[in-house]
Amino acid sequence: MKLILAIVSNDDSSSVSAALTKENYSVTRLATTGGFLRSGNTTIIVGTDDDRVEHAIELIGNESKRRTEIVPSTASYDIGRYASFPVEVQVGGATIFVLDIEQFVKL
Ligand code: 2BA
Repeated sequence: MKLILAIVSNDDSSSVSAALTKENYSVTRLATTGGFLRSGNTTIIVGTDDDRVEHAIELIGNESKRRTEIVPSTASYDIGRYASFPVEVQVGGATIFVLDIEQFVKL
């Protein structure tokens, strides 16, 4: 049995979790914070049989593809004067760890 830890953006966490649950994976979501950007992300925990790991990774990948989005941004040119312009940002993606489970107990 394996433990999958998947760190995804908060925006993708619901669809990743829904896709996994639909395929009968048990899922736990943790609210986590990235050490570099210090902003919130979500860590998804899945315990599953070895032969179902690749399918879980595929589902996570489908729902958290790295993509570019256009978001509004503002710049100040002078005291009290601001301009709004769109900027491209990279969102999504997943960082996935797969660990061996030594023991799995439900009481
Ligand atoms: P990613 O590499 O896609 O990582 C996204 C988030 O996944 C990270 O958030 C962190 O929470 C987790 N993560 C990634 N690799 C990990 C690992 N080896 N161990 C544990 N957790 C891991 P952040 O730390 O906020 O990083 C956000 C993004 O900033 C990263 O995206 C990467 O593109 C960049 N980054 C992270 N550390 C960096 C560094 N030391 N120098 C330059 N860029 C960095």
